[in-house]
Amino acid sequence: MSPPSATFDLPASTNPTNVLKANLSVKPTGIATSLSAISSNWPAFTFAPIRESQVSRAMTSRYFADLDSYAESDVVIIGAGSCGLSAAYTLATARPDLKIALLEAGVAPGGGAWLGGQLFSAMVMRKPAQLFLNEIGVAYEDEGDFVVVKHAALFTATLLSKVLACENVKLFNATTVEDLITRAEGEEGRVRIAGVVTNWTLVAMHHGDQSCMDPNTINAPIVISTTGHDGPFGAFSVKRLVAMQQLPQLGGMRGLDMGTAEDAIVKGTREIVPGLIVGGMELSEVDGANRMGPTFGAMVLSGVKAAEEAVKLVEKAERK
Ligand code: 48N
Repeated sequence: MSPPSATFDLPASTNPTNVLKANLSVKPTGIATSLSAISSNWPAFTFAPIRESQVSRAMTSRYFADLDSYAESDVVIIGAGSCGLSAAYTLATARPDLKIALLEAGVAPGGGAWLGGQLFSAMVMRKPAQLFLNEIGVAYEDEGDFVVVKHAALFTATLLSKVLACENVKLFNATTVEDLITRAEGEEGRVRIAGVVTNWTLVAMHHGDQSCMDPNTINAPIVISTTGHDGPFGAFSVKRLVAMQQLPQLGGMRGLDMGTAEDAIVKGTREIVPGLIVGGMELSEVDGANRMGPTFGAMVLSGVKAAEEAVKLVEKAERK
């Protein structure tokens, strides 16, 4: 019989096999050391032993260490869609010394980039955005002025894997930014953005039907907001800036015009208020830019530009 769980205290560093042998008289069998050894003898197959508390401690010790570490970040990126992920990749590789927290409300990062238009699979990017695809190693078909990635998920999964492989990026998904940290700066009533206010997304969705569930915070001198164009979560930071009277009003995304929208979004990616850079389709809600529909080159290059704008702000602070 296993020991009473209330008293069983498996020290984190204890070798589970020894403890299990000593306390639970499990006879560990050979653990395969190659896939061929597994497939050649399925009847003998077994996993290495584990206790549930080890899984719990493996997850919670790491998550809370990350929360502690990233409570002070160099840059926060809000939104892990195609723009936010491109910004995270570009920034993390340009400045591996920076601590970057990537906040994503959804359980699944990627935003609107898992499919092309109208749930079709292929993703179109106009040149020169294929240069970014070359950088991250995504194959495409060259159609002259544009390229086609056979499935949008190939782009998004590849980019996401590159971002997650960056040692200086921590993705907090299923986590919503529900406010901005501000500091008074400049003329009366003006602010600098100094971080983000966060909550579990499922909590943020239920503030209306539960008693007050206060948030958490991440301090950061630079925030890049790429929360997409309007929608239930869309244009979060821009809407907040209007509510805080830092912007006169929402610019309102205009109708679809591929020829103008993509250049406008890339060229317009910039610091909107001190400490806050806006990129991707969220920017259309600032400037009233047209939408481009199912072409994604502007998203990746806006992310590249947002990252470069952030590096400029970091270098400016380093010179002080
Ligand atoms: O994909 P999106 O929505 O946004 P972008 O700007 O990265 O890419 C936009 C692109 O997909 C298009 O809309 C295409 C080009 N179509 C254009 C057109 O004309 O229709 O990603 C935003 C991400 C999402 O994953 C959201 O879940 C997340 O941001 N998000 C948030 N995460 C945390 N906290 C929040 N408050 C928040 N709000 C949104």
